Amino acid sequence: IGDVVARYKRMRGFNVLHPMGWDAFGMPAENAAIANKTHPARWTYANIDTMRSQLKRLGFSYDWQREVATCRPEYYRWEQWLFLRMYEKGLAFRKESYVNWCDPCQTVLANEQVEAGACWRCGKPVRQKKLWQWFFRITHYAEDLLAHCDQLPGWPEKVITMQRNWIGRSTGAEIRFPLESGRGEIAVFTTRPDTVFGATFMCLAPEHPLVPELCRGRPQEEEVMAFVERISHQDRSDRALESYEKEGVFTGAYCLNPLNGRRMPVFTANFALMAYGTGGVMSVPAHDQRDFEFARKYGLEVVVVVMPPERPLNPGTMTEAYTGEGRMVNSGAFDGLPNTRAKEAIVDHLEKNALGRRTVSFRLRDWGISRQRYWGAPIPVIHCDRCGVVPVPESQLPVVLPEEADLLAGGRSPLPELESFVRVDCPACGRPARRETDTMDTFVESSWYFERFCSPECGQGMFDPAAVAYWMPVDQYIGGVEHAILHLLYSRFYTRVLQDEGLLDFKEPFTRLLTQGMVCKETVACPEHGFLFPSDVAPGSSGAQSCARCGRPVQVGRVEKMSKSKRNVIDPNTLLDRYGADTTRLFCLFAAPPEKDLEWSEQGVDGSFRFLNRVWRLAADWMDAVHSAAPYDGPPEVLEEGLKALLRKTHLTI
Ligand code: ANZ
Ligand code: ZN
Repeated sequence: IGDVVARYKRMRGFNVLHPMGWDAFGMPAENAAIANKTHPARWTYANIDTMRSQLKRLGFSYDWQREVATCRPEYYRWEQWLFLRMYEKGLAFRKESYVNWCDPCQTVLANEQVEAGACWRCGKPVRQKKLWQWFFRITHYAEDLLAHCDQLPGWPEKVITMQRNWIGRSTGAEIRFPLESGRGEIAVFTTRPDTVFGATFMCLAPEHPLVPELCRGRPQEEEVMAFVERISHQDRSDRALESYEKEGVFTGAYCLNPLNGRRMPVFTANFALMAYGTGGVMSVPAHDQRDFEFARKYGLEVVVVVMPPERPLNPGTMTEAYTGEGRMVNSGAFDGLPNTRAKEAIVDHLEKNALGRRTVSFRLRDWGISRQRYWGAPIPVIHCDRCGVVPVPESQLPVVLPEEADLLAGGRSPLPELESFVRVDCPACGRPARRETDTMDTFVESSWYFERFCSPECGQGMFDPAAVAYWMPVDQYIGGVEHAILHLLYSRFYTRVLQDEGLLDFKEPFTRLLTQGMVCKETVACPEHGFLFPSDVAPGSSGAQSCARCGRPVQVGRVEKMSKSKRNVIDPNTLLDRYGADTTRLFCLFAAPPEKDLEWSEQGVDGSFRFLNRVWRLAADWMDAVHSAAPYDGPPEVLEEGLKALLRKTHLTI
């Protein structure tokens, strides 16, 4: 699709930058290398060569002089350079946070590598482990990223909606509840300050630092800590699901409702998430369904504070929370107000009495970029016992990933044990120190490659600012909808960082976005051999297909996105050998509108082939006649009817 746009624009006289490059670091390459008993570098460079030759055979109008591979030090050194600038500004920082951890494999797992709570590789349960990790402070730009969602008219509405929801801005209040013991308080974030009088208990995330403190020395301590340990094995995103079983335990402590003094038992509960708001939830069972289910399960008090106009609620017989609007009851001086007005009035009251304040919460979290994996760009810092974290001096960049290192058993990164890599002198004090062995998330590389394409050879910096000023932003970006959130949001963030560094002068990298459909094909499975590649399927007798290996009749399954795991893929080279590039390209363009999924069909390809042949034969058959014909550019009115019809048909065809 991109090639069509590029050729069209070129024919219309535009200068078109139409590049190709390789987003080459990361887990897929590493895992494929492990599976194929080879090295990620070898695997990657071999794949690049194969794919380059395939793309060349397809005749795309790429500017191959601009080819970039993100796993080359010439590329990632600039990413390391920007990391150091971000570190200076506090936009790159280190904090302890929870990761999926597999003990047998001694490695961190991405969410996608955790299957039903178990390690995808060894099948043993995964636990949440606290590790020091590097982050990019994308939340610094949350407000701006959200605001500019309104200024992307060239993007599909569904992608903008997904970005908005991901950033997830909620307005509400932070309210503080003093502990009954008098030693401290619990802060909560709520979007419903109108319901404070109905808050009957408190829930803290199991990871909340107050939890061990509150139960210490109490009879509940053992049970609470066992619960915390058990919940640490639950998937954090599952815990947020409405359908997930809600559970909790009483810590033994109480806090006080700041508006009516009610004693509220403090629980720790799995549905309270440390990563949102303050990690504490004031629970209002009458008006929040999660809190309601929790209260019924543990026999906790339900107090109605918002009364619906038509039918009064009875806390004893309610079967679900009431989340609609109504008039305030059981709320002291605020009784009788519509709850929407009480919201404002109560926050005013809290602010006046220094019990809380208006605030905004974002769902967006800072971007964890640490990977305890080998095949990625090294994070350019050094750890020194005396000086702490010391940035690698700019003059020592790039920190080159040692490409000769072999992966260890279970895919573990060799870096922490590779003395030649790890051992360095501290740039600050000169004593022996250790190099950071985490590598960067590959989404960092894909957050600025479009700028690199503008001056791919630039050795003076990430890019030549004049080239970027000339070419960027990208006029037409094309990609799969699977990038609707992560890649597109990270790129928007990174562009803002570059703008604040004074390196470029815009914040939105992509003016128009097309999310193209996926190429899909039916799956074929043999009862004996599982999914089959098309080349392993034989046309059986009486039209039915069979397995080429065992001859059994095969099962034709659903039409799904092409993927190697399902084997419903077509090797471009077989098509190119049989039909050539024109047919292959024509089929891809005509099979479906660009945004729609495309169902691969042999008949469709064949149809394109026959069409092109007809055009060819027509032209060839009439070649002599056409050669000797004089061009006609007179007025059509004077033509005889037959020629007039021919002229009309010619233009229609064009
Ligand atoms: C009391 C309340 C009463 C709430 C009510 C809702 C309804 P959104 O809209 O997604 O921003 N909450 C706050 N922090 C939380 C955490 N760390 N983990 C789990 N839940 C948390 O959600 C805001 C609401 O989510 C907040 O408002 C809080 O519950 C809960 F009738 O406070 B609410
Ligand atoms: Zn494992």
